[in-house]
Amino acid sequence: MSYALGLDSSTQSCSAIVIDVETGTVVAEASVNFGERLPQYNAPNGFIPDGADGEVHADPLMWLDALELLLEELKDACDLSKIGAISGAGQQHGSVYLNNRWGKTIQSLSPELSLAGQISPCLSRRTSPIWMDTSTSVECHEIAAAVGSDNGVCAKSGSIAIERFTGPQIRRFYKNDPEGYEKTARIHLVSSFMCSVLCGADAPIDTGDGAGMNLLNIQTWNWDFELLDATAPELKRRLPMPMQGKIMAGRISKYFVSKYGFADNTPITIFTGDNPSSLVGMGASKPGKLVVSLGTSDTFFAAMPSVVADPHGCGHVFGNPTGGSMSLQCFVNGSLAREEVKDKFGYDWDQFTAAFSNTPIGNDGNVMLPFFRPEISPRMDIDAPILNGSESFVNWEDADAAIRACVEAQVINMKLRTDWMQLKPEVIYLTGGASQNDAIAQVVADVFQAEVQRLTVSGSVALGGALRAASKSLGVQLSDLEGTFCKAEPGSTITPQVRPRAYAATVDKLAVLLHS
Ligand code: XUL
Repeated sequence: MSYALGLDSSTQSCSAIVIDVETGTVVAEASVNFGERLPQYNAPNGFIPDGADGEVHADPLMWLDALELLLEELKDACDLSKIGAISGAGQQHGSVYLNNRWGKTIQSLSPELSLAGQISPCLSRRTSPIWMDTSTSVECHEIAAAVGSDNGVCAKSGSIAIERFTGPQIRRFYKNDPEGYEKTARIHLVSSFMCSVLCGADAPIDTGDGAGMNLLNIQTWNWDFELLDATAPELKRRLPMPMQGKIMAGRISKYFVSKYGFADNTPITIFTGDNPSSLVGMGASKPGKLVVSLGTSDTFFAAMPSVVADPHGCGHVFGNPTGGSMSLQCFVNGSLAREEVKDKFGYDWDQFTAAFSNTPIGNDGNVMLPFFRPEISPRMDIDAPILNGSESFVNWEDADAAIRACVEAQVINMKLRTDWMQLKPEVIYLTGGASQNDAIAQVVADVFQAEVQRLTVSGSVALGGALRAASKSLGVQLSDLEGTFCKAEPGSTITPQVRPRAYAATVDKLAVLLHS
């Protein structure tokens, strides 16, 4: 058996990839979009719209229905009995609340009935808060106060108490619905919930996803008693064990063997969060390479040479599912900011790109803080960019200079905010919508003084699951798998063109704007 399956239960869809490690090929891929395929859940974008007070929830039964549709499709595309290894990932921070029927129920699922129908009576909270939820500011303050300070929470858990993280979410549930909390026997993350259903038994939480809870101590990689106490009473017994991402969670349950034709006893490697999984799927699981994803918001993550927390409390430390730790930092003003600057001048993307040829590096001293909405790295509560430079530039009359200023500042800010990670990147893997733009890629190479590559990989989260599963259960080295499945697009490499000090004046001016 040389196939490995990787699953990705993400915000908007559930996806799968099957790879063959003998031939080094992708055998099948499938994806089920929640909004399109399961309209009965009224979640066009994967979450229930219009939640009160910043609440953003999703129905965990929708994730189960999607898993069944996905496996149905996958079964038509390839022979699932050839799969010898399974793993996967879930959107980070989301949590599922289960009563004391859960354990027995998943052990004895009937293939005649649906997963959702059988697991529905096990939910002690009908819906699951997900990472987009911002309803827990009060709880974040309470947790920080109980531990002593934001920095105290950050030093312990790798992040300050943050609204979307699971601990503050659990605390809010405990405060608002104490009876519901009392009836909760088990709290899973999306990743460990999906993994448990597949195994037919409670799966551990991996340290990659577990560190997104404000509950796991990043020095011991175990639950932190002080953080548990600050969050909710008797929480430890409600949580699965935290485990490093290389262990086996269990073997596939009979339900999936008889319903979808998996081989008996197929081993399942513990699931992780989508970002830690993507680190593996991008081929960046060892220090020296880092990933910059240019999406709606920009995300920066990398395997870390040692465990350090961000002294400014903006970044995150998670477990690296292949061992050690990884860092992650989000920048809210990513593609949306680039798009707003483009749209201000009625430009298309070709004109946007041409702006870089029409302007010099350093932009003749024209500098912009390109924050159109409140930023989290660094935390700044502003809703319009701040400009400094020539009169036409500050009056938004110089389109080309505005475009260069936006991108230069985004990338320099990214470099400054991630210095705490102490990385010395040799290669930066650029991914996400804007990553194909060579002009942007050149700025990244110049600012970071590292080679930039674009990979052929799409769906790095599911691929990361398949690679982790294969290295655990099919006896193939992860480095060999990364060499086969995570290749640079031919001709896509960009090398730095300028000296390290080329941006010194821009960095100084930006620092002034950041503190203005
Ligand atoms: C990371 C985060 C998101 C989710 C959903 O902290 O909140 O990236 O993992 O993708």
